[in-house]
Amino acid sequence: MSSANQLLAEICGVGTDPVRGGYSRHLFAPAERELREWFTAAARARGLRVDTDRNANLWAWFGAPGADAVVTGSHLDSVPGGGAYDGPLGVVCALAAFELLRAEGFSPRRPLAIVVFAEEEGGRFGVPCLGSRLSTGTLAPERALALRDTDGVTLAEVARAAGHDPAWFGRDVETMGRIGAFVELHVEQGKGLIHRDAPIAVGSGIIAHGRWRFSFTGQGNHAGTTLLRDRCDPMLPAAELVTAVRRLAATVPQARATVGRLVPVPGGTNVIAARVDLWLDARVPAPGSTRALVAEITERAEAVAEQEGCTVEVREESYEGAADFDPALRDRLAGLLGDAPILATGAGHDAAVLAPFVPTAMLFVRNPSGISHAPEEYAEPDDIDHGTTALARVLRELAG
Ligand code: HGY
Ligand code: MN
Ligand code: MN
Repeated sequence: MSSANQLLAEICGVGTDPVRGGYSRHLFAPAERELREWFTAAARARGLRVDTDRNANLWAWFGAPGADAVVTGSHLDSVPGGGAYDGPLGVVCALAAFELLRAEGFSPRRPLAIVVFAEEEGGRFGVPCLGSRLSTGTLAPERALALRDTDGVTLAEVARAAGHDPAWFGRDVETMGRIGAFVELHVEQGKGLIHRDAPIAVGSGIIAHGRWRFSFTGQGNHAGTTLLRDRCDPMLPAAELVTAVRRLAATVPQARATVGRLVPVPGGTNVIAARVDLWLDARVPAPGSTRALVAEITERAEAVAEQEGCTVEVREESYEGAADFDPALRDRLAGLLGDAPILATGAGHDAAVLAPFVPTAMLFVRNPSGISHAPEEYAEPDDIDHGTTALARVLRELAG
């Protein structure tokens, strides 16, 4: 078994979710902290120097840290009930690629590092790419530190408990200033590579995407004593909005709009909810269309809320415009990898956050299931090996 597959096997039991299936590995929770320790040990065992930056991102350096570094890596956190490959694949292939380079006596002309970004999924605090956004200054530390998880605990409290000083969180000019190029390897999260019958693709860009919270407020009441005509039940407009999201998105080419999370408060079987919160994930390729679709959905939300005597509050929790990866780097890597296919993606990545600041590229490894953010997410061991050798070739080319 190759090093990348072996490394994946080492963590296959960390953060398994007995209720949802798959993995739930969230920032600073026990499973994620175990993965941080695992990564640190695996990197040190490969002769890498490991640092943690001010936003709790992990860095493993091939030699001494320095400017104009070629950086690869990804994330180790997951969505709730996520797959085994989204994030970790980029990390294990990076460790395995460094091992290959070390074994061949490679001496890089530029500094070389692996980064593990914190909370890429936003699975605990709701805002994706927390670590990379803080470091690039695209997310204010005050807002990030005040974010609360479902238990009402803030990022500041959780970070402190994990040994990180919240006062340090924020733009990290020194660390980000060292990056000369960033290449993230990631499992393909759709059917892009199944149709092309190729194990590896080079990313072209990421479509715009955002997350919005809709809070419908009505009147909590008794399920048995409250006649229908006397109700202001927020579950009704919430339910109507879920189907309206699909109906409205279906009118926009290539739109994706999802309600994957809906929480009634207080959530009793014999209780008419006082409030229902639901979260919309919307992504549309055409410029400006994501927010245009959300505006239509918001209009519908207000109308259905009023019909039921409820109110609705809509809050944008995160938004990332479309990212185009560096075309010269994209084409150079595609050529280097035997004219690998070039693939756009609808999945967000830290690479999108870095793309406006440094030349950025992505490599995708085939996922024969075409499923992601679910336990069925998969990559064949041979394709994982292709990913490792492709990444090693890219790093040799860029840092050699
Ligand atoms: O949501 C996404 O697209 C990414 O997996 N964070
Ligand atoms: Mn993901
Ligand atoms: Mn990911």
